[in-house]
Amino acid sequence: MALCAESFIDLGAIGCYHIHESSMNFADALLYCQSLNADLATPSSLDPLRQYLLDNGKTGEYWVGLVRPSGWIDGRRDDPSEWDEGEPNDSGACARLRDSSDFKAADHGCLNSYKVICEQEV
Ligand SMILES: [Ca+2]
Repeated sequence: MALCAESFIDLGAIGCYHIHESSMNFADALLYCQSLNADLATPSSLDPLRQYLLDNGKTGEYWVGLVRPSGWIDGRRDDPSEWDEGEPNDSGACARLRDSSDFKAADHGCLNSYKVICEQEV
């Protein structure tokens, strides 16, 4: 496993993640992650990231690198199991993980402000 940069946490097989607790819109979230030599999170499997957020008492909503209709911004297609029940419901082109659905994904407008999860590029 790659050594994670400072301020990134090692989540084993799915890589290194940075949880940013301040809110911003999706475009600014992309730029914020790039400023850390990272990108918005594109976990190869969403469940380990959800489990980390749950186990560490995280609350609120976090942008990740998931957009509609194309899927994860690294090119992986989104899986129906990654979305909350009733989502996506065409309420916007960007997706965040929200605590009210145990950090499953829900789409929403990209100009909304949410917290941010970045993933270190390795
Ligand atoms: Ca939605």
